[in-house]
Amino acid sequence: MYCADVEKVITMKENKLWFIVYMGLCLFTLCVSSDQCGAPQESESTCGCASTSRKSSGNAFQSDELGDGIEDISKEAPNFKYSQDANAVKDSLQTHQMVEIPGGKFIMGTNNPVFHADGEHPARWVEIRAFFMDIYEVTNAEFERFVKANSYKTEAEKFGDSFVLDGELSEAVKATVENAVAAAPWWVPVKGADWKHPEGPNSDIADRMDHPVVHVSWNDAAKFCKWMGKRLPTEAEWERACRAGKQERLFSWGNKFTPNNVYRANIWQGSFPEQDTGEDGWAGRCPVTAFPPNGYGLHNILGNVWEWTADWWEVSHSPSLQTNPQGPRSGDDKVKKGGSYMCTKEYCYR
Ligand SMILES: [Ca+2]
Ligand SMILES: [Ca+2]
Repeated sequence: MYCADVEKVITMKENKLWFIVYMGLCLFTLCVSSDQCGAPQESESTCGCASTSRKSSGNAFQSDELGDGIEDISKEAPNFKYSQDANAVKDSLQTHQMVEIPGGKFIMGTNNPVFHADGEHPARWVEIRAFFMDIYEVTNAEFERFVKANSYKTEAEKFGDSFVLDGELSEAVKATVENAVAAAPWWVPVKGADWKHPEGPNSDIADRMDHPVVHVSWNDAAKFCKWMGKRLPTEAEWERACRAGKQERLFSWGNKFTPNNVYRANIWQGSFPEQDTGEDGWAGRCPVTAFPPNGYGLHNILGNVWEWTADWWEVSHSPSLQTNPQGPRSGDDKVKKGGSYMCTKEYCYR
């Protein structure tokens, strides 16, 4: 990576002008209160993440409606994302560096799905062009730049509340909670929970600026990407980047989750949702730079926080070869990938 400038990229890589960012979130990002949630999508034993998803309505999830005065900064400075300046690591809070993910054919999905409701079957060949992808989840520090530049209010801030895992709340905040999600009572709507106050109004992110931003909706994520002169990856691009050239493996490093008994991703150990023992080094979220990168140089593409993709959610897929697939034309929810610090091997795969 660290391309010198966009002109050189055009000359050298005519088919590789795809700019991607992947965006951290937790699924409690999306919903205001339980009566605005649809029925849970999950039919098998899960963390209940989908129970907190806000269903699209009206103008939600329309990528062509990203107005709100958000300007694509790449238009002002077209060389920005490839410039040496943009890709040099000046301090620990600058984490929007990108890496090129090679194009080619790969096998997406699996013929041995763990959770049928995830719709990861069948295994099918996909061919995609090369693109660039952020090497880290989007941090609070990077998101703050966007918020300040645009006086941006996230959807959670507009709605006035967001979902938080009850084990992360103080007793004072718990006392204010009025209703939880019936299907997943450990998810509770907390007034004043948003990206700056992840565990409610009395919390802050001052010592977590290098952690992934959370309580970010798909619309928030898409607008952030637009401002950066990037976009969300398609699900196929995300999976290509995650697999890092390995075919038909469960994880981006192989089939064993803890090779040599070493954790390679931030997930949940212990009994969910009662106790996260932090055996992998982190109880809760970790800095985006934690854990070794996958073969393409991407950190925490598995675990830590879920990541938004551009695609609508779909559980049936054609087995025939797809070229640069972009998912269905419409849907009720967007695809999130990679799992989070709240996942266990028993809960999450897609
Ligand atoms: Ca952990
Ligand atoms: Ca992640």
